[in-house]
Amino acid sequence: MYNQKIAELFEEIADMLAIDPKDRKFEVLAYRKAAQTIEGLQEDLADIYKRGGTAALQELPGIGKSTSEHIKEYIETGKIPKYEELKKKYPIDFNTLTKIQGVGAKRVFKLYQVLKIKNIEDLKKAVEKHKIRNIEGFGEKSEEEIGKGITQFEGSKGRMLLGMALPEAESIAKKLNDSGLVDRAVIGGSTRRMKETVGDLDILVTSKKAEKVMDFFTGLNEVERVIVKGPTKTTVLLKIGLTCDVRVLDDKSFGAALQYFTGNKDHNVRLREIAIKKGYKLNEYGLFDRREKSVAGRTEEEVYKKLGMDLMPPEMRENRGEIDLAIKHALPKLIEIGDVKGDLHVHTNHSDGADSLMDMATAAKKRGLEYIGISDHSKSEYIAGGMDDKEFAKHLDEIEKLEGKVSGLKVLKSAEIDILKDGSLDLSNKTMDRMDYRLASIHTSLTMGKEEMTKRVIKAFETGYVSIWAHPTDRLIGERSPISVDLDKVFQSAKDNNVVIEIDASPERLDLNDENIFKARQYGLKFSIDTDSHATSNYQFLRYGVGMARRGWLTKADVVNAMGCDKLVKYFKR
Ligand code: DGT
Ligand code: CA
Ligand code: CA
Ligand code: ZN
Repeated sequence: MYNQKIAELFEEIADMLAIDPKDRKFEVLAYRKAAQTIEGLQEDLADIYKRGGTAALQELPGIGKSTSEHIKEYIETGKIPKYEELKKKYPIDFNTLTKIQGVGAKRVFKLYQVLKIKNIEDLKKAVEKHKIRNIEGFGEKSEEEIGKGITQFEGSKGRMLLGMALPEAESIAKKLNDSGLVDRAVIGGSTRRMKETVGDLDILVTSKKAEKVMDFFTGLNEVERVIVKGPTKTTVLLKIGLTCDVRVLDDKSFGAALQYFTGNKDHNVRLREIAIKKGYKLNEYGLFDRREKSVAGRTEEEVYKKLGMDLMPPEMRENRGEIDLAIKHALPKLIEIGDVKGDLHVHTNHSDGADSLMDMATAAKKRGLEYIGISDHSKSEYIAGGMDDKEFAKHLDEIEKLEGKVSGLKVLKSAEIDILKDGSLDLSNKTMDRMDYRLASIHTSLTMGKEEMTKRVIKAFETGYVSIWAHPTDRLIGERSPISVDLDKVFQSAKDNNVVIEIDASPERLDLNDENIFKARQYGLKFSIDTDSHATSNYQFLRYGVGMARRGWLTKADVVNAMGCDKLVKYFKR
């Protein structure tokens, strides 16, 4: 996906042109407009270009002759010469600097001319040394405003994908646990709830050496900068751009604190109301009776128990009805990662995967899977090396030849077949008949209107050839919005046509998301949790998909790839 990158480059070109001594207002405007169009675009520029060249690009609003040329240059060479040229003249991090309150392109240039400020670090130092106030046109007030702007910018760097945040949190918690300074270090917050994106990391520690723990923590090489440091709470900015809170707690209030700092907030608020009704007070230090005597706090379980509830998994704590179920002792037994026996969405180097059939099979076996389904792309995905019927015939032969080569692993024949614009499928029935099951997904014409899109998907389901609807809404978290489709109608059709709904576990997709899983479950649909692996390392994404499934309250019985292989193959044959 080039869109985001190209939009950023255009913004930067505009910034650099804006400070050019010559008046280039119209050019500046043209680049900004182009950037805006591209940012809101759902289709990949590369797809548009491949389809119709620069002429097709110029049909987009705000894209003209020169901007379309630049897009072409970038797609073909990875560079825009005009940008490189300007960048030589102005070696400044415009993108970041202009995001700071009180700093526009003109000021960035002035700061560079007078103080050689190139990036946010330079700017921060200049503010601290009170050098800004002496620049003509700035003054003390501007300096203050910029200082505040920097703090604000750093605090709001946005949310990060769970797939990046969780491994980072685990690595920090492990270092704390291995330090010899703590009794335990555990992850709380949205990371523990497996939320698709994370605002900051929350790590809870019990230790008798609080100050030493904080010294150790702030000294970790993951840490960019300390924001606040104290013996009970320390906050740092991590190099990956996320802040991280570490709290040191008393053993006797650890459970209450873990409960509180796991949240979410709405769940906590509801819990506290229930506590009050029972004559208690609940906070991060424990559950207290009217005489301020602690009645629970050492473990989460005892806190919930005293409130008349069963302990619920962190993924459920979103105040979506879980508290009532916990009171009725009717919580579902959620699916666990160990329940998943196979992966039904796997790519190889026969289309856009990085690794061979054999490597993908061997790696799956190593991960403890009992079966995988190879689901390479169909011909419309030519950029991704999609195969036509003839190529599929050979490809399917090769999968068959794999039989018995990796002991204990079954390899199923499948494909990720494009749902074309008119709802037809991208391969012949004869080819599809050879497969154990078939994934179908949408990769093109993503911006289609809701009604047309709904018809398109339902028509595909009605062919009778769709076993699994893969990455249903096509969103890319923080990058591309979901397709516009009437999920109620589509879910009903999936039910009528025995279509399984995928939970694509790759961290930038997580599609379906938790809320839509919740909805689909109400239609009695079955799910398949798949990694959409494009390399052997991608099998590790499974846990994010399982996290999503748990956030949607799924049990083992809801998930088809929790079945054994023979049973599953029969299931798809129905
Ligand atoms: P995030 O960081 O935005 O991804 O989401 P969380 O859920 O990790 O939120 P965070 O880090 O602000 O706070 C951690 C937990 O602390 C949160 O899940 C619930 C609890 N918490 C935070 N603020 C409040 C509050 O105002 N009231 C209550 N009852 N709990 C709160
Ligand atoms: Ca958090
Ligand atoms: Ca926090
Ligand atoms: Zn796909």
